Amino acid sequence: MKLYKTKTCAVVEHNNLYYAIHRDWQTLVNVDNLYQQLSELIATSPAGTDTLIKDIEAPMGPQQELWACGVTYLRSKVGRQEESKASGGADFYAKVYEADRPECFFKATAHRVVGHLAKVRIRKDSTWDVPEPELTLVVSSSGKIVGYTIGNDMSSRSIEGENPLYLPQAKTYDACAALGPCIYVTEQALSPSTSIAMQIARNGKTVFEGTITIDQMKRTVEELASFIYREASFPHGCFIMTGTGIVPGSDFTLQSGDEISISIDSIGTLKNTVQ
Ligand code: DO4
Ligand code: MG
Repeated sequence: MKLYKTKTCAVVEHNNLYYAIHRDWQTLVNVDNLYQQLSELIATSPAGTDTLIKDIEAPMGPQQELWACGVTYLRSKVGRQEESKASGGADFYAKVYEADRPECFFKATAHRVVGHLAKVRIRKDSTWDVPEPELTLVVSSSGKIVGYTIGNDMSSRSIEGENPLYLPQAKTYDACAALGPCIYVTEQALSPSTSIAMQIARNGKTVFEGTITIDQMKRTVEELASFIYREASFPHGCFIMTGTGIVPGSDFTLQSGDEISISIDSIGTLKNTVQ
């Protein structure tokens, strides 16, 4: 089933029926048995139509954090080695790809994250920018993966490439991430053949497209979540981006007005425009 956060309520979509749930969002999603809880709630709620799905927000509560992992796909390692060659930083990416400990970093608090159809931003002091389409885990306070959403980890390649120590500035700024359009809630693990696709359109024409399947990821999603939860507690749960496997070529940079569409099987399509 799919769970949407709208301006007025949570909406569950199940078997083409829609149910409005009036509960505090963070309390609703931060449970280990989310699928079962939603099944029980919709069993006693009247079914409505898809008109309930309007004014979608990012599926994140105000006290939930967004973390991210990096260099989890070969393509990300190679892309970053290229961009950091001049700074001498390329070895760091090669080493972290092979190391036991993954790259995990804090990405954003809720107020820096936008939802479906909202505008993402590129930094004014950046000259080379890309969206990063990433499977994003919804994790309860106990560390259990209870759902999946789509994430866009907007990144400045010029700033990160200048020096890997600039990573927080390359990654974290206002409207630096998009999440949505919903949380896909399932009791099963995602199929390894789950596909992530990204398309970027400029003035109505496709200027980039790429796809990858999640079985190309070097690490498991449980491994990534367990490292982030190792020495940090998340009383309200946490969202974890699992890294990008799609990196446009070095000649591509985002421009204002570009339309980014990211689709992941079973979840849907997250669309955002660059401000
Ligand atoms: O190493 C820097 C960030 C990596 C990242 O965001 C990714 O691989 O998706
Ligand atoms: Mg990323």
